[in-house]
Amino acid sequence: MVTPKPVVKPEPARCVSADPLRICQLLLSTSTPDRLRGHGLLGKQLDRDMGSPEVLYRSVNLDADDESESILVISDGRTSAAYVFDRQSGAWWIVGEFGYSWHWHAEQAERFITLKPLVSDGMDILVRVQEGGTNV
Ligand SMILES: [Ca+2]
Repeated sequence: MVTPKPVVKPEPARCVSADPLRICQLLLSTSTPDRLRGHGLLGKQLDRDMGSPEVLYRSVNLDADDESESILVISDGRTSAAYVFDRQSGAWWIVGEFGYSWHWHAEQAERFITLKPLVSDGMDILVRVQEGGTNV
């Protein structure tokens, strides 16, 4: 039997054609085409509108340069997805993408992404990945 695993995608950075705040605004829009466009900018082509997701936007410095990175956490009541954006050479790049859906729970989703100053002067991002099974 194959145990479903949480989705962890260490992928190469990809350029996005809108800034993260704009994507956030699109996702929170009351307009269905806007919401679908927001998902599309994140690389998700939805064939139908899933309604308004809960979107958390944070701007925080995660690395050595002075510019802040942006984080979007999007939850739709069944799954959560987090995207970390970095601005390089005048363009926004998605440098991290994390998914949480296995045994999705609202309380866990709130703790899915946590920012804490762990090592350096700046903030560090913690991603809690929940394994399948008993959750003990
Ligand atoms: Ca930075």
